[in-house]
Amino acid sequence: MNSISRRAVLGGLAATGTLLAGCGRVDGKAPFRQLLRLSDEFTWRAQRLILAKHSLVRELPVSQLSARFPVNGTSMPQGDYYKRLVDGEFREWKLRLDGLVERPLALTLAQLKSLPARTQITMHNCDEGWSAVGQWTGVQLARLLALSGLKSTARYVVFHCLDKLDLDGNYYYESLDLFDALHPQTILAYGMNGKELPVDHGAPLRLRVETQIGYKNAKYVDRVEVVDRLNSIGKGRGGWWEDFDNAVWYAGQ
Ligand SMILES: Nc1nc2c(c(=O)[nH]1)N[C@H]1C(S)=C(S)[C@@H](COP(=O)(O)O)O[C@H]1N2
Ligand SMILES: [Mo]
Repeated sequence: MNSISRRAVLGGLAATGTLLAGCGRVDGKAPFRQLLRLSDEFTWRAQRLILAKHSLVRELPVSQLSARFPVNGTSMPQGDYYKRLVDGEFREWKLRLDGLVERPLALTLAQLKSLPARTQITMHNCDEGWSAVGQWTGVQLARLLALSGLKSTARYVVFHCLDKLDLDGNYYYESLDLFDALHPQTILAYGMNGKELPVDHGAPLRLRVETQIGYKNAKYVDRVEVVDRLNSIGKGRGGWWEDFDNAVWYAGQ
């Protein structure tokens, strides 16, 4: 996050002309200078865009928590493997973080819980026409990505899930670009409304990406993979609903 704000400040400075004013060499060459101005303007606009994306989504008071938060999609992943995980209270489970990272990680739930946590109360909006307010506790994805160290080729973060929807036999998955992945309110949540994340809401771990609508918020996340392109995963559209039902990949709200 620091490098983004530092670069934003530099971009802003350049845009006001402060940096150019001190640069005598460029002064004499008008077209080149104009080009520089143009690229500064571009940098500034790009940075403003980035900063806008990093502004926080509204967080709500406890009084606005929904009495009932609907369950959508999978409510219990099929198969013996998940059943065994539930029976063992997820002690056997580890979150894998791999792909274009310097240090692949495998973290138990206890290890995830020992990292600094973020709690947020937000509105969830499903494109099927319902909304609900929930409280989520988890670890910022940015923190995990920083722990593992992104390689310079990293562009997207893919969330591989433990469930298959009946419709096609493929595991649920979703993906984000780095802007949303590094957003301070993007967390991998293990707690909901002050309790353990229930099975029907995605235990042991789910994504909360508050800048995006319902289906981007992957439940039952088992593996986080950092990639440079999405076209070799699933049918290549970046998510299960995108592949199966032409849902839009960028579902920002
Ligand atoms: N793994 C997985 N993640 C998922 C889904 C799913 O079926 N499987 N459904 C999505 C949809 S459409 C929505 S609206 C939310 C629902 O989350 P909830 O069941 O906690 O309300 O999860 C999203 N993430
Ligand atoms: Mo949804």
